[in-house]
Parts: sequence; structure tokens; C-alpha cells
Amino acid sequence: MATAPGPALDVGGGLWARIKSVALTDVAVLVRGLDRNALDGVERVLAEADLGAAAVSIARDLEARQRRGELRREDEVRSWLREQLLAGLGGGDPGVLNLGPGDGPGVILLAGVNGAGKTTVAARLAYRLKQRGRSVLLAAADTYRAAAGEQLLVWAERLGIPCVSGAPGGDPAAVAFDAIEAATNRNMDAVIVDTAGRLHTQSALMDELKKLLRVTTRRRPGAPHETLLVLDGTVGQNAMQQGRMFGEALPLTGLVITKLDGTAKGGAVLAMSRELGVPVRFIGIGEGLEDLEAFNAASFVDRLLSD
Ligand SMILES: Nc1nc2c(ncn2[C@@H]2O[C@H](COP(=O)(O)OP(=O)(O)OP(=O)(O)O)[C@@H](O)[C@H]2O)c(=O)[nH]1
Ligand SMILES: [Mg+2]
Repeated sequence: MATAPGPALDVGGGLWARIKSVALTDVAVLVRGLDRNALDGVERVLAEADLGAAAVSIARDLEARQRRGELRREDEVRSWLREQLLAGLGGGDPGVLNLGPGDGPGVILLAGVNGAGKTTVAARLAYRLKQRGRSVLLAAADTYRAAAGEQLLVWAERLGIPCVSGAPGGDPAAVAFDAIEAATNRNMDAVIVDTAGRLHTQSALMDELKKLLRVTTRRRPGAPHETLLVLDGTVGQNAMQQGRMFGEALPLTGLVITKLDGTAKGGAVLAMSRELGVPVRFIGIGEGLEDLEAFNAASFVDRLLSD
């Protein structure tokens, strides 16, 4: 498969260099322990990288360990920090979508507020599965916005894959039901369900998603096999609130964080995953079909900490 390299993700690296410059300038410092100034500096650098609440907890933990005489050398601090950052990201196989036991189509449900990138992520995941030899059907369960179904249809045509949609204003749960039915009859591997990002009220949206979930599970027990929350990586704390709200309504299996191209705020990825307790699975780094990367926690943290 020919994959054109997407634009490099700027995760806002150089975190280690910045920490060193505020806290570890003096070689003796590690032996004595970091003073208040240095620790505040570490916390500030982590906060500036958009780590949110994690900045405070990491800095506190560092202080405690220093006081106990642990982490005496610079490389010890660095590898400890790497572990701390990795721990918040959760495990999992980057880029591998769970399609269930194979006795029917795997169902992937996408949710997120309007404009987060659900429809383009649906198309890009479909493309990804197709590239790997899987048959995919798209389900346009965003019946609220008239143009939404059309947008997904355009992608489906471009990708040469079938798309099930409903009447504008119709029942999104019925679209999901029909799509699973169609994919089952055709012996297909996967159904990707695109959903609405906005209804007349937020609670109406959550109710609609819960109903869609119930109907999906009724039609295919065990489904959805993946429930991915799509978050716009540029909106910071807002994304966190959205995440909590969707997380209460849906059993999330992963996050897809979009629009990380052109931001140097890699720490936001960490903060979201950590606070929501849901692993990041994919990151969007552009608008093209290829611009959805499997999220690799280790290489991400290494880039973040690079000098
Ligand atoms: N630069 C950039 N743009 C992106 C990325 N992902 C999505 N977009 C753009 O964001 C805009 C919104 O994407 P959609 O996929 O339509 O978002 P949505 O969540 O389906 O929105 P609604 O249907 O309104 O709920 C589009 O212009 C996308 O091309 C990304 O990773 N980087
Ligand atoms: Mg959409």
C-alpha cells in the first residue's frame, strides 16, 4: 500500500529541553533536590504544553520522589517522566480496530460534537479498512443536518463503498439498524456509523445516541465493537467537557483527536486521554484521506520529550 507521508505532526516537542532549562540547570540540584522554584518551573512547562491537571500531579509526584532521594540523576528524571506521560495514555494496539468475533460485521460507532471531524474520520477509517482488504459499509445516521448524509455519500462514492442513509429528519437508530442488516446480508466485515453532532438540545443528542446504541446492540449483540469519540484537538478544555458528557452516555473504547496539524499542543492529547480514562486510538493531522495516523503512545511521548 502506498502511503504518502502526511504532514509531520508537531507535538510541541522540546519538553525535556524546557524542563531542563527551568529546573535542572545546576548539576548539584538533583542531589540536593529540586527547590520550590524549580518545581514550579516544571509544573509551568508541563501546563504550557497543555497537560492540564496532569501537570500538577506530575510535578507533585516529582517533588515527593525527590524528597525521598529517588531520581538522583538527570536520566532517571527523564525516564521517570517518560513513564508518567505514557501511563496516562493507556495501552492497546495502535491502529487496530476491533471488528468483533467475525460472525457478522464489526460495528464502529463515531460520536462527537458538530465540526469535530466525525464524517471525515468515518471516511478515513473506511479507507483504512479497505486498504487492508476489509469490506466496509458506511451508515449516515446524522439525519438532523440535511447536508450530512450527502457529505458521507460523496465520500462513499469516492471510496467505492456502499452507504446506507435515511430520510432527512428520520430516525438515526433505524439507519444503523438497516446498515447492519445490509452488511450482514452482504457478508461484509465492517459498518461505520456516522452520527449527528448537534440536535436542538444537548440532552436530545445524548438520548438519540443512547437509543442508537440500544438498537445497534439489539440488532447485533456485542455491537458496537468500537465506540470512538472524535474530539477537535484545538479546543482544549472544551473538548474535555464534551468528552465527559459523551463518556456518560456511551461506553467509549477510544478517542480520535483531530486537527493536530499545525498545533504545537501535543500535551492536549495526553490530558484528554488521562482525564477521560480512554485511550487515544487515532490522530488527525490534515484533511486528506491519508491524514489519520494510528496513535502510537511511545513514539508520541518520545517526540514530546525530544530535545
Ligand atoms: N486540518 C484538519 N482539518 C480536519 C481534520 N479532521 C477534520 N477536519 C476538517 O474539519 C471540518 C469538519 O469535519 P467533519 O468531518 O465534517 O466534522 P463532523 O464532526 O462530521 O461535523 P458535523 O457533521 O457538523 O457534526 C472539515 O472541514 C474537515 O475537513 C484534521 O485532522 N485536520
Ligand atoms: Mg458530519
